[in-house]
Amino acid sequence: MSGSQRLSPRVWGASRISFPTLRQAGVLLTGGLLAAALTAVPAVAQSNTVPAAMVEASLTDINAWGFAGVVPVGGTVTWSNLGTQPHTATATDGTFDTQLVTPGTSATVTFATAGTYAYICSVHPTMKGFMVVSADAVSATPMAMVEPNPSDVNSWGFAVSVQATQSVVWTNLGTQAHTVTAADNSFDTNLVAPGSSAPLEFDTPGIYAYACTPHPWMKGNVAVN
Ligand SMILES: [Cu+2]
Repeated sequence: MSGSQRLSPRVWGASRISFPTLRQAGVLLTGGLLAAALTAVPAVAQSNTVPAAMVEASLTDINAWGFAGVVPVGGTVTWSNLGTQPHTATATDGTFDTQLVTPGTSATVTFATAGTYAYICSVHPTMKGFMVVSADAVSATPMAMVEPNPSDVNSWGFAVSVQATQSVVWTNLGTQAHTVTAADNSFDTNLVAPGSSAPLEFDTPGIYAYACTPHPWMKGNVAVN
């Protein structure tokens, strides 16, 4: 399926108003593995799409589910601080730590071992994220530290970082269906079955918050630069 959506204005706090336009290209793929998902779209994978994942980091703890960037084994991920305060990306198991990243700067981490890594900002532990390190990944997700609403620290978090007109392709690496649904319902992948992927193209700069409809504690952001 494919189609386009014209979206109405949205407001982020008092200081940011944006007018996003998004084209939902529809569910692209079926099949099992991240490998299949990422290598099946070679024509656009390098420059126009950014990989992301829906993950169940602990199958027995539904609260551990979330959204994740992906990176090949041995690859690097760069977090750019788009906010106004210093942040960190600090693994909850201690395997990596960017240390403080000041606003406007970035930090790069190399991932040598496959796995799913949870991390937080040590300054603002409400900022949580995951990275999936997979031998099947063909490119790494650029990441950002964002403060969507400067007056609400609970809205701060980590974001997939894309350029305008790039797409984010979320691959469901879990065992249950998930969605990527805008907090204001301005975009929605609808249910993505395990092993399937869904791309969304973001045309207008801004920071877009989303959650999974069946599991609303799965939250993420997209930063469109
Ligand atoms: Cu922080």
